Amino acid sequence: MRTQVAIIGAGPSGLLLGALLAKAGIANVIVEQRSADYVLGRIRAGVLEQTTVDLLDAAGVGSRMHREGLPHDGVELCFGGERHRIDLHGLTGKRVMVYGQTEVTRDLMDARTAAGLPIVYEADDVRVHGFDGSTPHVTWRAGGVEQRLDADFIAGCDGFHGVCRASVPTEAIQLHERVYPFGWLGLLADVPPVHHELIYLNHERGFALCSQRSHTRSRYYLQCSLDDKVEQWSDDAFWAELKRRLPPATAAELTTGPSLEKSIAPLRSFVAEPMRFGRLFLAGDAAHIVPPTGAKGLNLAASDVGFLWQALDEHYRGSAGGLDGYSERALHRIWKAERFSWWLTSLMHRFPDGGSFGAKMQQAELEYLVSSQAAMTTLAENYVGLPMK
Ligand code: FAS
Ligand code: PHB
Repeated sequence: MRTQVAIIGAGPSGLLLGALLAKAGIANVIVEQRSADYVLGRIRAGVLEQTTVDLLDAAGVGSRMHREGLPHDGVELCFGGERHRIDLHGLTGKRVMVYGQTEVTRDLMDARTAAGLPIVYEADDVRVHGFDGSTPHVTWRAGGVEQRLDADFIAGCDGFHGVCRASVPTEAIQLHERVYPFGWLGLLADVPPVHHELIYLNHERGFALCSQRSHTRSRYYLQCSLDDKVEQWSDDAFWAELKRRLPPATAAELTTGPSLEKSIAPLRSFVAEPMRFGRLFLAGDAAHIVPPTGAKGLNLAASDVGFLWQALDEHYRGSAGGLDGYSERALHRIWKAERFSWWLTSLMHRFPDGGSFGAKMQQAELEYLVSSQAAMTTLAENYVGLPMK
């Protein structure tokens, strides 16, 4: 088999890149190690920046998102038992779209199937070869039979644990990482959200987040210890702990119910530089990870893909500049989102070694933040997403 761009991974990065390249008439094949159902079963992000909404529209998959997604004009910060609204739209003129990553992935998968575009699921032992030369190709096994796909370029959209970044010689790549001393315990339930906008909470027992997927489906998170196991957390224990961290009046309005999904995610900040190695390009979680506090993971994946789509389109139209500038252009936006995600995580979570001084610094910064138009504007313009330039 041969194509123009071989895409490794059918998460949001790989599927969105495949859709945009197809729109530009650039042939591509996606190779995914898991089944479609497995990919759809991962419950992850929930908040889309306008830049992500625009890219999904450009890919021709935005109609259900506009029908079922929830535009949000603000978010709340809660500390000291008090809730404070940050008027995202009033401060920036922009809003965010609440629409789950699962639905984004489903829309992209359905569009790819409807267009009859090639995608390989359940590919075993996927490997990438020859990307430092002129013969990049991908091999894998399907049903025990070795397969080979030759391409002009390989897009590594295979996430943090993928094969593409791992295939780059260690001397050619620089890694930057910070691992946080806590995780997020997430719960999804078919209950109405406690509030129509998201609430981020800084509490002495730990961070909590009240999010949602629709008017009838809610997503909640609790900061938990890295030693916690999801089996230790019954639904009742989760709801009881969430109520302890909510202000009493808000806790009284909380609707609880059986979990549809419960999982613990570790938190880290991570960036691999550069993002191009000859004819291999990394995009999304394959190149970077952010703590989900700033709702940037999925949105950074989308902006990487937007830059890579433009670069490949320029290349096939006869201009090499785009490919040469991809890594620097993407990293410029990535580092700003890494900073915001690290800052909001540091502000809203309880650190085991933070002590009373650390708690006082958080309290002082939060009190300043909600009292200053300038400070709220800074938070708002980062939360709605910085321009793609
Ligand atoms: P993904 O990891 O989504 O997709 C990579 C794909 O590549 C997967 O389907 C994988 O099976 C496949 N793959 C891996 N190795 C392969 C190989 N060798 N061969 C072929 N295929 C291979 N972001 C937020 O904004 N908010 C959140 O609340 C949030 N919560 C998260 C919770 C968890 C547990 C995780 C892990 C991430 C979370 N994120 C969140 C970030 C998440 O949304 C990512 O940013 C997003 O999934 C990135 O998409 P991809 O880059 O496509 O990577
Ligand atoms: C989610 O709904 O999953 C979500 C929302 C906002 C975040 C993180 C996760 O910052």
